[in-house]
Amino acid sequence: MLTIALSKGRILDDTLPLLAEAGIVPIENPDKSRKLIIPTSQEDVRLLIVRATDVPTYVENGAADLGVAGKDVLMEYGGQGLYEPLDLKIANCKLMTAGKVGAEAPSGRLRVATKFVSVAKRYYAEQGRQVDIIKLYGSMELAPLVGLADKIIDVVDTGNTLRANGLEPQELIATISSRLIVNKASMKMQHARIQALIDTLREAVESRH
Ligand code: PRT
Ligand code: MG
Repeated sequence: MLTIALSKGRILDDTLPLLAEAGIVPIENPDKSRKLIIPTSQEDVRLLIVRATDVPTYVENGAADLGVAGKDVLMEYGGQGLYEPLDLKIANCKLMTAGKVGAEAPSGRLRVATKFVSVAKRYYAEQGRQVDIIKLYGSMELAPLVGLADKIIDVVDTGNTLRANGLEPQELIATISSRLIVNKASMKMQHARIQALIDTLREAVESRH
């Protein structure tokens, strides 16, 4: 059995067409189904539906052999426990700092609200800037508006969400796309099969770019 971990939403939507080119089609629509384990047209391949931030955990621990995760999620997850053999070039966005339009620099330490705490610590440490990081789980855009933080770090696509809240994108931390990730033991034990899938997916990605 090959188990592939995916999150609902844009990653699922953009990954299914790539998997279809490898002949892997879910038996039911994962966006509509309440099932968390979805069989596919290949009886020895199944999909696991998990939260985007949980995909690396499932794959590193071998509960899934493969997964698809945003580079932002992988940067935050860290560790050397996974192979990352292929950039799927889907769910593209940018990891950025953002703040209120026209705001002055704070007199004290900069306060940065984000769900990307590790990334934020690394980013400011590399610049030798001392900051206070405030961990949030969502709706980061609110923090500067109500005085919880001076800046946020979040992923930005169109920038519409920032603009709608009077914020502007500022520093680019990383350009983000989603990656295929593979459990290290699975890569050894099922090498031919997983390598064949990687090769097919690579061709599918390249034919689109
Ligand atoms: O939603 P949930 O809390 O379950 O988890 P998640 O937000 O991590 O998952 P999901 O499915 O929303 O995102 C999965 C992956 O898609 C992320 O890890 C990114 O790699 C990638 N991605 C690409 C994005 C976006 N584009 C994006 N725009 N993830 C989130 N957004 C958010 C953005 O933060 C903003 O709040 O969507 C909102 C709209 O963006 P704008 O800039 O177009 O307004
Ligand atoms: Mg989301």
